[in-house]
Amino acid sequence: MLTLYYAPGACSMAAHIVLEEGGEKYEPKKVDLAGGEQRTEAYLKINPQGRVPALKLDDGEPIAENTAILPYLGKRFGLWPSDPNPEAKALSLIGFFAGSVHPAMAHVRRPERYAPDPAVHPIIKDTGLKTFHGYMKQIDGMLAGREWFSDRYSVLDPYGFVFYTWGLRGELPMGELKNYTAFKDRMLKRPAVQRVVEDEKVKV
Ligand SMILES: N[C@@H](CCC(=O)N[C@@H](CS)C(=O)NCC(=O)O)C(=O)O
Repeated sequence: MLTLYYAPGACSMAAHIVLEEGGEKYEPKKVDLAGGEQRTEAYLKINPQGRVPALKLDDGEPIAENTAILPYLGKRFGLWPSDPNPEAKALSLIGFFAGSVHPAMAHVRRPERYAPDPAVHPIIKDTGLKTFHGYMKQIDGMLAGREWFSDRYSVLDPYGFVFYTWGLRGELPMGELKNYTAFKDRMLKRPAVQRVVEDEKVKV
């Protein structure tokens, strides 16, 4: 059985939704990020980076990083494009989400990672939020005339959904992004998404 280490409202929500969509029994384990559980010796054995998500596979081996976890789950549950071209596009989008969009918000939430001096944190946060907003607009453009990020529903969609909720939490005018907002509404119609939003108490 798979075990998911996750935290409410974090990027691990993408894998959480995919596991709910998958229909297989799995063990969800909540990690207390505010309490620093991710830095305990026990958790660092699961993910030496001290982050969620982490996924323990059936053989007990843990894997970390959304870029690995989401394609793995997608292949397991038929939520991953199998042809080479759409697969390359999916990997490209996951790379953009994990390598650019997520770190922009990390500047807002964890400015101490980027500079030890609290005096400069406001500018780091402000720049991070502006960069993140730019990415939100870019994603809105990607969704023009499309129902999902790929040709059909895939693991890319729960990952894209996470960033919409982060935009709301950052008080960005997400409602102005018509395509992204319509996508968020489509996501919210899915029972698996509703269950996770309820479990993680995400405001959306
Ligand atoms: N590159 C990692 C980033 C994971 C990550 O930064 N997770 C955040 C939550 S969204 C976390 O665990 N933060 C805890 C901390 O920074 O202490 C991935 O995409 O899986």
